[in-house]
Amino acid sequence: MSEYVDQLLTNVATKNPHEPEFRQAVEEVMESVELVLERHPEYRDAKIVERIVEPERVIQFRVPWVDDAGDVHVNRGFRIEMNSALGPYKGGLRFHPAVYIGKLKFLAFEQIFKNALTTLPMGAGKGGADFDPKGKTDTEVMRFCQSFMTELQRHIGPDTDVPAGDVGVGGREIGFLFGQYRRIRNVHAGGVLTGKGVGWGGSLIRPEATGYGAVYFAEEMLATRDESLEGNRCLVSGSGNVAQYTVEKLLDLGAKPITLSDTGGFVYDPDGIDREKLAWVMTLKNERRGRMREYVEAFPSATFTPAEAGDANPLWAVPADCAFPSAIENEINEKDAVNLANGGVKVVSEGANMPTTPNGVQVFFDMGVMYGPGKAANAGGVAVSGLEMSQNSMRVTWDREVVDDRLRTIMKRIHQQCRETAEDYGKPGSYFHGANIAGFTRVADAMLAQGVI
Ligand code: NDP
Ligand code: 2IT
Repeated sequence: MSEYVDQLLTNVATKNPHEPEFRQAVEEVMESVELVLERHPEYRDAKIVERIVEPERVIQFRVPWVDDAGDVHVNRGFRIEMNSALGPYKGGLRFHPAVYIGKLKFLAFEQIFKNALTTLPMGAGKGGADFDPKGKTDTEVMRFCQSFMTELQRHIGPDTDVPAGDVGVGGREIGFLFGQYRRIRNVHAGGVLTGKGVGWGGSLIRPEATGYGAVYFAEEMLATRDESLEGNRCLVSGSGNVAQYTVEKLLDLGAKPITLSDTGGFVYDPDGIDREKLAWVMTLKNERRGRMREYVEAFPSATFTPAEAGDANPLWAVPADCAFPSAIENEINEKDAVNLANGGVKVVSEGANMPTTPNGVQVFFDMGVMYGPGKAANAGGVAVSGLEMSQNSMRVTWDREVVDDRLRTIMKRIHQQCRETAEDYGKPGSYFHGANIAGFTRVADAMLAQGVI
């Protein structure tokens, strides 16, 4: 790394202590950006990088709520308004006990480049709370969402900041959040949140979009080698929104998904997770809110491996052709990456945000695994959020096929943009460098044009 980038990373580390995920995300991007700065000294002079790592605004607030037994709880809520050079702040909300400011800053930082890659007019943000939805009743989740939105509402709006879902925030939560926003502000402003129900301003295909997009991205990567997904055995982690629709699209394209997981462990189904089994998982996770271990009771052909602390996750050691990490950050370490490559995996398409550690990414490069980084491969979710915002502004509803076609086209273009940019910067075949550089230059140009703000 150059002295300039070294110094910059040292400053980021000094200014953001105790935020390892944020520093990891910045370091990963800086390695690519270094190549851009050599070619574009004007970015350096305008201190684009120094500005881009600093959120435009960080909001933290108290979220008090009362459980069904009448006990009072207090959580911490956040919204990171990261960058608005390209459009209103845009990005999801995460409700998870591990949420703290550093995690949301990493997610907001990734969102800058991801949203830029979609080429839709969206800035970047992320928010959430250290609230654990697990084991909570619907009424408890509703009261939490109402309290969260009572504060958040003063900071967001269709032209200011547009949240959506992420881990722990799905259709149920967006409904409660939207209801409270509408009640307090006395406006039915559809464009203030995305991922709404289709009956009240949501877009068709938004629930499917992240998973579908990650599969379309894998399809594009394979097509560069004249291959398709047909007949491929696919590892999928997680069992939430992204994982479920990844499995659905894999089935549409003739592939064979063979794993799913949650925090309790993973299921390996050598016969494949077919449509009937997927429907069962959707009911389990979205309605009964149960655990993946129950799968083997319903489908005895499968095995369940409980999660254990160890130096590798056995899910990634199952022999397969493709992998779709769709659970959480840093779920694939160096050893997992080696296991994936040795098990025959030729393509990894990240549905989750930053699921592979930097050492794991290096293994993919060294062992010739085609690697689609999350900020490119999972951009389909936020892209359809962008399309939801357009439909809300125009007060129209596009058909399923229209939205799916647009999603597919956007994923194709992101893939092409990554490939061309990587080639242009002397890193042929590296979607990692291509995504970082293409995303960065788009935002940097906008920041340059808009002056020092
Ligand atoms: P969900 O809450 O719907 O599902 C998350 C899944 O991951 C659950 O199965 C959960 O298990 C599992 N999980 C969470 N933490 C861990 C962990 N530490 N170890 C193992 N499994 C874990 O979230 P989404 O599907 O929406 O999000 C999944 C990933 O995709 C996240 O990285 C998110 O940031 C990213 N993403 C999401 C987008 C979206 O549109 N929703 C868009 C782009 C990226 P359990 O049920 O036990 O909690
Ligand atoms: O990480 C992500 O891109 C998301 N959670 C979706 C964000 C959005 O605004 O749809």
